[in-house]
Amino acid sequence: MKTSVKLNRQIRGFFIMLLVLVGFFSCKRGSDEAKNYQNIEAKGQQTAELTAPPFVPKAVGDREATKLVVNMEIKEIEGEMVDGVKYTYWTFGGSVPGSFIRTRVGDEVEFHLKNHPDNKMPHNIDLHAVTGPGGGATSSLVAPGHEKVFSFKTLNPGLYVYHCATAPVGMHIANGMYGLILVEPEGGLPPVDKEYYIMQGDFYTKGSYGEQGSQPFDMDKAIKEQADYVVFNGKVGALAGDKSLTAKVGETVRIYMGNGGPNLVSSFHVIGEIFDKVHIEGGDMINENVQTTLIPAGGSAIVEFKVDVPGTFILVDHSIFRAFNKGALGMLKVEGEENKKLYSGTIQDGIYLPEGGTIQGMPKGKAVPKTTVAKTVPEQIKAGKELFDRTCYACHQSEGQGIPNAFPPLAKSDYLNANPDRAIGAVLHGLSGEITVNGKKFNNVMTSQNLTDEQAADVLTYIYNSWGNNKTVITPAKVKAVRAKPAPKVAQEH
Ligand code: HEC
Ligand SMILES: [Cu+2]
Repeated sequence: MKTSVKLNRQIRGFFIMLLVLVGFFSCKRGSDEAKNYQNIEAKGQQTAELTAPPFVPKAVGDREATKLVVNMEIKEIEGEMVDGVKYTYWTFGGSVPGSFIRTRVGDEVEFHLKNHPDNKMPHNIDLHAVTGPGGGATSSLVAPGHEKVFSFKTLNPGLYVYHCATAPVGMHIANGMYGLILVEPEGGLPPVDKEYYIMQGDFYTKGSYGEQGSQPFDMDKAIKEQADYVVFNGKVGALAGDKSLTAKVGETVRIYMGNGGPNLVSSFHVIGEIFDKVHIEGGDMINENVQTTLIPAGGSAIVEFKVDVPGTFILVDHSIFRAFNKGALGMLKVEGEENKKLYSGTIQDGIYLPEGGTIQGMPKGKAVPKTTVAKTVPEQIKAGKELFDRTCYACHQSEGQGIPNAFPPLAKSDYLNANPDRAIGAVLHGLSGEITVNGKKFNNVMTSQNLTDEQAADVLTYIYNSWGNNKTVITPAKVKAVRAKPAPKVAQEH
């Protein structure tokens, strides 16, 4: 009897313990899920550091919630979409995308929106991080030469898009009026070695891709969603050449990636890397080991990866014509020791020519017959540079330096200087098979470039008259003569 009473007590005690424990954990989970940051007190006051892309302000770390003053100035400025193509951008802070704003959850943001007196348009701001009407837009419509102030409390951690929401909204966004605001969780995001800021955007111009001169916005194409340019950070080549992102082998890289649209979604991918982590849609959920992440218009993602091998890693929208034909291409240059265990490089280098080894060509478009007066050499060089910066630089690089083991240099190229006809042939017909340029072997494929005689002459004249080459001048007539000869057999190239 006595023992059974004792046992009963023990069992009861155990159950009570269990109930308390269950209660405790469910309580904790509950409060986590509905975490309420409304009551966090903002202490003191700071002025927010704002940065132009691809850079971000310093991390919030473990600072307490504060009153954060943001001074944002709207500027309408003329910029360059790609060499020789002028475009009037409307910007938050003078850059596309606009200045990066970095806050923590519980901050009270006092937002000062200033519209520069030289501007022509009224603007406002809708921040997706705001809980309130229009995300702030209803309180912030500001005419040129005026300032509007409103404030909001950051209630949800995450990476948010902001944009102008003044009618016609699509036009304001299409002109570059978007950016990112990061709301870090309590204690901040885990530290990484490198952080960068990128936003994709689609642009619509009266002329088609690369058409020279000042190009106004085209409403009709915007409505039809027929983008002429799809770019990272507001222009073609914003993240290429000496403006490439950089990292060292062994470092962790975090990219705050947004999509301003106005129309297109982005299939964001880094060639030769795998995202170790993706904060899906800029929220709390983390996916791991991701190849390509989808970023909606007006949305974002935070991607993180460690770089393990050196090389140039190409950032693209994997809707791939956008990358290679409309500008959605950036570069991350990683320096450091090679690691042959992780990546061997070419092990064998042989020739394989099934059924004639035909070179892929661009589909032949309708040739645009143009009757023009013959250009002077400086005119040829100028036109050639524009063409080069649009068409050839992606592989041969902006200073013709090429990429080791992949794309041969055009700068001081002995291969080029030795034989102009052969160079013309390469541009007209494409080139494949092993060649040796400045003592280094290349065995890759250059597609036929589908250029007119005049274009081929201009681009080659530019190349011959740049970067220490031998100043040969190539005339359209010379190109025509080479074109008339049959294309060389691929295997005879070297
Ligand atoms: C998609 C990448 C790519 C593009 C774009 C490209 N090339 Fe090339 N180019 C190559 C590759 C690869 C080779 C070497 C092919 C081989 O290994 O046989 C090459 C070789 C050459 C050569 C001969 C080698 C040398 O270094 O002198 C010339 C000249 C040349 N390209 C000019 C051009 C011009 C001009 C354009 C633009 C109109 C252009 N290329 C666009 C990839 C490209
Ligand atoms: Cu606007």
